[in-house]
Amino acid sequence: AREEIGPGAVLLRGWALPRVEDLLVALAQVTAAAPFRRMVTPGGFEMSVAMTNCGPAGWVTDRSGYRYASQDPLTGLPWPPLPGTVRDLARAAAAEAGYAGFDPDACLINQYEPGARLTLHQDRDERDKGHPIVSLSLGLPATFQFGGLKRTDPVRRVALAHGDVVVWGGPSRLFHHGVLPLKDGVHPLLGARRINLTLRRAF
Ligand code: MD5
Ligand code: FE
Repeated sequence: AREEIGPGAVLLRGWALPRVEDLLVALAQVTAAAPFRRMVTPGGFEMSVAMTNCGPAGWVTDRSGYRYASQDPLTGLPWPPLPGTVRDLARAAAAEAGYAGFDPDACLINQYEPGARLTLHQDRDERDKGHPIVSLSLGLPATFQFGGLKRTDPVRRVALAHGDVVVWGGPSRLFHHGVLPLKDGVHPLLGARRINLTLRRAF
């Protein structure tokens, strides 16, 4: 079922469910080589969300700013390859949402434990902001917030559950968005956490 939740933003509820086992295997391979870590913002705050990456471009933040890097600063090695399952799923979801030809080079993996949140922001570190963003949710449910182009635009809330995929294209690509503090809970497959894979074209 496709649900348009904003201009150019399409929610595909449960779209990833048939692929969850493969995704968890791929996730374990990535995090064995590039473990989750809590990065520091340019302002000096440690993020509550733990992150890692796979694919040619990895999103990083430290005291010098936000950027995409081809190497993991923790190991000095290239990020682990983008697993075929993840790439295929992102491409199929984008096509289903009307964005055929999407070819991601960046997969940011966010791990939320209870209390972790992402404050309202825009995704602006990608070279060509015309490409959509595909986000895939696993584990505990979260309340996602999305507003508009202006920080002060009214914010809508959407519940995102295990297996949900959202394709953020068109005007929504640059909308402000965030994730409310994760509520306590235990997911049967993921435990006490939510994992979000965010696929982008960065370079
Ligand atoms: C998450 N991650 O649930 C989200 C999924 C991030 C981030 O926001 O930057 O790591 S991506 C959600 C997204 C992307 C682009 C536009 C919009 C939402 N939007 O218009 O609401 O961990
Ligand atoms: Fe974002």
